[in-house]
Amino acid sequence: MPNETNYIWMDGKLVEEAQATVPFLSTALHYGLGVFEGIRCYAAEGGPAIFRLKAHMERLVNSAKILGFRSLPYSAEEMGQACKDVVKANGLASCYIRPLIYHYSAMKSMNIDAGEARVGIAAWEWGNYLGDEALEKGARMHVSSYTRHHPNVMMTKAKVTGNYSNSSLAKTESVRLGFDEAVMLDPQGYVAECTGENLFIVRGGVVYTPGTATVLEGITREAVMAIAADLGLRVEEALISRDQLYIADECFVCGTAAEVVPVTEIDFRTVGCGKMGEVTRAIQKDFHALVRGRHPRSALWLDYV
Ligand code: PPE
Repeated sequence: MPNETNYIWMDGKLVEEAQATVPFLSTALHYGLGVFEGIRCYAAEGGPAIFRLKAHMERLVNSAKILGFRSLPYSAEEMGQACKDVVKANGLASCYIRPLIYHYSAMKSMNIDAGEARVGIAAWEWGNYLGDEALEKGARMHVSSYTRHHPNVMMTKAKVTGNYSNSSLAKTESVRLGFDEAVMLDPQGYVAECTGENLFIVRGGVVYTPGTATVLEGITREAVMAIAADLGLRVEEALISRDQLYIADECFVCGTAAEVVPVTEIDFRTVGCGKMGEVTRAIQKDFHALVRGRHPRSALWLDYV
């Protein structure tokens, strides 16, 4: 059972949620100068286990480097240990973990060098990003009226908090229109990713996904590509156009918060048979086994708390 008090790790100390505050004048808040991760901990057979903790900590440190922080107060290993400590302190069997490195400048300057990096890590029980039902039923999507970042406008390899106003615009528009999620095109007009997931299509038995030029290098995306290859499927990175989504045999998205979710409708066109396809089902099944400790890759990718 989770504790009634939620503990958050703030710069080296576990504090109660009400005490986990940041100053109003934090530059992170005013300029979107923060980098974060989203990680899942699963109730695996051997106890709570964090999926690909090391990869997430590496990406967190890389995001900080991309944003321009020259030094961090904690190493990837220390922040990884802190993630485990937060899960333990909150008595959580399965949860979502959210580390955030944020910029604080006493001079209120947006120059990264005029401030310092501060770190917080929270954890909470969280259902699927697209709703638990979508895991079987699939999600209804549309192509967003918003374009995904040009890689020289925002840094698409980094999970910078400021990048997410773009996702937020698209997500809000999508839900207000009655869809579950938005597919975002890159500045050239090719399919990039969704607001918080990478996208795959299956056509003629081959699994395709956009290359990483304009999208986040998803950790689930990489795991899905490995699972698909293990299943004997051909996996290719390719430029994907909007109409290729409509005529795909299957489409699915993946991410830490979303896991592996079929897409059954895009822009009012039924994708494939309108139900979760066979390839998506096989990949989803192995993904669920993997994160719960029941797959040959589990030993490599699970970190027990
Ligand atoms: N693209 C984007 C834009 C993205 O935000 C995510 C993660 C992914 C792809 C998939 O990456 P990965 O989690 O490493 O497989 N989105 C995170 C934030 C979602 C949120 O609501 O916040 C997540 O899934 O944790």
